[in-house]
Parts: sequence; structure tokens; C-alpha cells
Amino acid sequence: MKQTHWWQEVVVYQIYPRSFKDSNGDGIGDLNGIIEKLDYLEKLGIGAIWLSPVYQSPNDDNGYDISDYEAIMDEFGTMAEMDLLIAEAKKRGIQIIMDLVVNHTSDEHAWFVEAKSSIDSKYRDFYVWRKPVNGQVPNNLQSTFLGPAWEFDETTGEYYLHLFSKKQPDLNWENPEMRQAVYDMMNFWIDKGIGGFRMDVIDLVGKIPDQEITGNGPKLHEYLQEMNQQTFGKHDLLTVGETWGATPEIAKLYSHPDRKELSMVFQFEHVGLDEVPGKSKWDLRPLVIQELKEVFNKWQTELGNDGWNSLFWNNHDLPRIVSRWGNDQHYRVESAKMLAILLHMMKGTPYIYQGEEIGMTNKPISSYEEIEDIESRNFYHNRLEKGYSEAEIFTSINAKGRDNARTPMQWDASKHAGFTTGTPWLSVNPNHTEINVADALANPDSIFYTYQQLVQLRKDHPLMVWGDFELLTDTSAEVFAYYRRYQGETWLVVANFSDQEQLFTNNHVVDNTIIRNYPQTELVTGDNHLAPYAAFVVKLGA
Ligand code: TEU
Ligand code: CA
Repeated sequence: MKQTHWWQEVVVYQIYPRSFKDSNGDGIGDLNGIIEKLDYLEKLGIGAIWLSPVYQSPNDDNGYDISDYEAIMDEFGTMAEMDLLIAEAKKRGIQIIMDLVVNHTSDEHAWFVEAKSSIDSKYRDFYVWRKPVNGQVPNNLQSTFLGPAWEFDETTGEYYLHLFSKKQPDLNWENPEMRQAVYDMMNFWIDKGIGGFRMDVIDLVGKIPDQEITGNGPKLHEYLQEMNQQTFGKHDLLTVGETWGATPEIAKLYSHPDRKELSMVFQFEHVGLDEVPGKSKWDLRPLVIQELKEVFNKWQTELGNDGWNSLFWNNHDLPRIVSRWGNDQHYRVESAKMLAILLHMMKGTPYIYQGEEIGMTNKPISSYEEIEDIESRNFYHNRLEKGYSEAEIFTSINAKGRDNARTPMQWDASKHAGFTTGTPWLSVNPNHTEINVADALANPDSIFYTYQQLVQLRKDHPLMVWGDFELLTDTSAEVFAYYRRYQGETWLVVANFSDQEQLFTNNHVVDNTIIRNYPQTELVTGDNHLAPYAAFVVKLGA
């Protein structure tokens, strides 16, 4: 008998609290705003919310720099409101998944303030300190946000490690007391009745800085097994690790049920397909659809029952999928629905990022003043220094910059999209007059209802959760088609991943249509001329 878990059967919705809903007019989304919108999320049908960080933070990296793990950021609200959110969500069958950022803290966290005060501080070893080498940085480790990963501290004459901004010093996981302090903090949240954790860059915690090893260090899985035993192992919680470098083999180490580590990981292999290999996320090349098929096929077939997939197109670090791989102009609605159907019909736990369910798009910018995100700001300076033109830099930022995902949620057509009555911390996309929740709810053909239907189908059909995946390989390059099979039943998923009509030959008898994005068309036996971005799911007859 295979063991099943609630987190294999739900759809998760990610909230970036700063941009979701402002309840008090200060221009910043907050916990009360989320509570106000729980009925909307219940209508969508999701079973869990992954909440990006809501903890106390100086916001150098929008909450991913935490100064107190057991306090709520002032702008977001109070701990009492957090408790209310957990309770109100639970009433609607929704679990709260907290973002666990424990590769690093803020430099304003009490541990770091203490650690920095003296070499003899009892917190010194909670972080990674090294002496200068020939008066220079200890080695060549680089920060993800560009520049050296070492920052010199004048007071004690040593460098500390920061794989992200210098206001995000890395924790030293080799220190058992530090690990215990993290586990205590996790238990504080578990005792509040949360549904689990999304673990920020968890693949970095086994780092060996002196060997310049960051991801997938030798003790990584030992730490995760210890964490599991000390915290969530006794509860059936959803735990998802953010693991940039994962292959299917590595994903099994994290998520094989017998290993007692995590429920699943976010793998990013598909995310990198529009980048020039070996260069950075900013160096763009067109997507080759055949490669996308191969990557998904690999992940869908190789995990088997030895691990569990997560399914996502979007998050707060990635550009809007409809702008990136769909068509955010003429075929916005069709392509957004196609992308939804293609992903949600796969095996794994699907994640919807706020606004994806109404087809929100990237928001182009043209001046430095419009950049909010630290990663994009650093990139801008770095490329200017290297001699790139502003035009080239903005092409990259408009395609891939993180602010694209972070513009405020578009609730209605009013000024500032109903997100705030004040001035939003990041400007609203002007297209909110056409793309917004109120319009989506009023239109039975909207993208919202495609997502709602996909969420419901998953509840009604074990095939969607458990069915085996098989890619069709004899299609045109632009057609992404696969079967799902479960207990004698077969569904065929067909998606035209292009803005051109495509021919698709179906050799099977069609029993009935499960979902589609062109309401007036059927998938038939024999030749089908698929309209741009058309997608169908049909149950095959015997
Ligand atoms: O992201 C990890 C990470 O490596 C990202 O910085 C990623 O490389 C980049 O955003 C791709 O555009 C996590 C969080 O999701 C991100 O928001 C944080 O900034 C980062 O960790 C540090 O906590
Ligand atoms: Ca607010």
C-alpha cells in the first residue's frame, strides 16, 4: 500500500504579502489584507498558502533578510493577526506554509549583532567568519547578488560570509547550537498549527566555504534528517525545499519517503531554458520547446514513487509566465490557459503564484528609478561598468527582473487596482484596467475559471494525482502532448505551444472532453488543426 499525504492532493497558492492586499492605506500589503481575501482563495479552491516571509525584517531583500523569526514585520501586522490568519484559513480548509529562511539571517538579527560585537561572543560561531588572506578576501566566493561573498568587519578584523546581500550573513550550520536554535524556532511555528515550510535556498546549508562548495554540500542531508526528527517529522506537514541545482537523483535524496527529509523540492531545470548555457539568468535566448518537453518528461518519469514533484511556472523571483513563454498580447487569455492546463495535468503538487490565475503580465520599465529589487539594481550597475548599454540592460530586466512578479495584485479597475487606497510601494501595472480579479470573476470564460476548474478536477480525479505520465514523441515540435494513465483510464493532454496553427493527429477514440481553452472546438479522432495556444484534455475511449 502506498502511503498518501494531504500535500500530494492539493494545489498551493503563493502570496507575496507586500503586494497582495493593503488593508490600511499605507501602500504595503498586510496580514489583514490576506484575511480579507481568503474567501476569494477558497473560491479558487486551493488547499494551502505559501506565505513569503512575514517576519520582522529591515527589508534589504523584502523580508528574506530576517531580524526576528518569532515576530511579525510591523508593516504587515501583529502576531495576533497572524494567529487569526492561520485560524481563518483553516476554517476554509487552507493550510499556511511559512517561508523558512535559515541559510542566512539579517545583519540586524540579535544573533548577528551579538556575533559581530566580539570574537569571543557566544554567538560568534553562529556565522561564518574568516581571517583576511594577505590582507584580502579569504577566497573567490561570489554573492548571488553580484560581488564578493565576503564582507570585512572593522570591529573584529575578520570577514563574514554572505552568499546573498551583505545584509544577509550566512548561518554556520556546522554549529549544533545554531541548528538547535533554528529547530526551536520551527517548533514555535509548528505549535501555532501551520501546515508546513517552504525552505529558502536549503541546498546551500551544507556549504564548505573554504573549499568554495556552496550547493549540495556533504552534510546537507544529514542536517535535513536531523531537522525532520527535531521538528516536523512528528506531524504530516508539507515541506518543500528550494533547490536550484537539483537533478532527479538529487531530488530523490530530499524527497524519498524512506529518507525522512522533505515532502518535495522546487527544481528549476525548466526555468533556465531561455538562458544562454553557462551564462547568467540575464543572458537571453529563445525557448526551444523540444527542450522544455525533454526536461518535463525527465522529471515526470524519473522520480517514480521515490520522490515527489512540485509543479510551477512562477514565483516571486521569476517573470510572469504569460509574458515569458506565452503571449501577453493577442493570445494572452488562450496562452495563459494553455500554460495552466499543461502544467496542472502533470504529476506533482501544483503551485499558483498570486495573479497568475488572472493572467497578470510583466511590467516593462525604462529607468533606474523604477527598479526596486536589489538583484536588478546590482545587475544594472555591474553591467554598466562592463560597458553594456542601458538598452541591453533594460531588455534583460524587463524579461527577467524580479519586480515583474512583485507589482501589486490587480483586484479591480480602479486607481491602484484596488490594492491600496494610498500610494503603492511598487507601481501597479497600468493594464489593471483590463486585467483584474473583478473582471475575471464576472466573466465565465476568464483564466480564473480555468484555474478553478483545474483545482477541482484534481480533487475529483485520482488520475490527476497518481496517474503515470507518458510523453508523445511523434508530434510537431510545437505540440506538447502526453498521456496520464491510472487504473485502466487514460487521459490525453494536447497543447499547442505556439502562436501558429499546428497539425495534430489523434489515433484514439475520444470518450469525453475534460477541459479545453477554445470552448467551441473538439479534439477529434484523426487530424486536428490546433488553433494558436489551443489546449485539450480528453478521456480516451476503450
Ligand atoms: O532565492 C534564491 C536565489 O538564488 C535567487 O536569488 C535566485 O537566484 C534569483 O532570484 C533568480 O532570479 C531565494 C528567494 O526566493 C529570494 O527571493 C531571495 O532573495 C533569496 O533566496 C535570498 O533569501
Ligand atoms: Ca498596509
